[in-house]
Amino acid sequence: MGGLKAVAVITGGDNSVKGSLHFIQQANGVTQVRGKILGLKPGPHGFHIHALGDTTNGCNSTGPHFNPLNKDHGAPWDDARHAGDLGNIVAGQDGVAEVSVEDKNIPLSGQHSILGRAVVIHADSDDLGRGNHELSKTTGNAGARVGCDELDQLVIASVWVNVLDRNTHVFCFVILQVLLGFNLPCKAIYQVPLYFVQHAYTS
Ligand SMILES: [Cu+2]
Ligand SMILES: [Zn+2]
Repeated sequence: MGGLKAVAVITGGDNSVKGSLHFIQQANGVTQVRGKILGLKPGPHGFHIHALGDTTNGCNSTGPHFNPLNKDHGAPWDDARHAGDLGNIVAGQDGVAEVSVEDKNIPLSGQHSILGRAVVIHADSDDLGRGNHELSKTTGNAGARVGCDELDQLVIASVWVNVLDRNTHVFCFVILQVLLGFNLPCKAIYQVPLYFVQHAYTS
């Protein structure tokens, strides 16, 4: 059995921010986060796991930073940090941020699992608890929440897919290439591990 996987399809309230993120839990307990976010203003943006997988009121209903150990806000490399403190992602002049993060405080299983919680991207830089702003020790003063999604587990089932069939082809393309970022061809009948999104809403 491979590592647990989760996916988040990032959207923002005004639809300018979008992207996808894949979370893979390694055997050593470290969770890898990979993906790409588009439509950001150039520069650093606070990047966190928030406590609630609730997006009924956009990113504002995702609650505070995920903080099961009741610590202050900090940098990813601090001992005193929220589990959800993943620091900043940095967008280039084209507004694209390539995300590549590894962190041992965001497991996809167990008591402090982040499944069903939310990943959030902010308008501004996270000061990592080091600013003198009144919000430094709670949010890093990272400003508005410009993109988010609930973290859904990807469940694997190996099935035969006729990807020549028109509907299945679209399905194959969306699941394999858009959501997962796999560059697999969708033009043959073959057996693929199909990933189903399993909602694990946490509120
Ligand atoms: Cu946040
Ligand atoms: Zn925090």
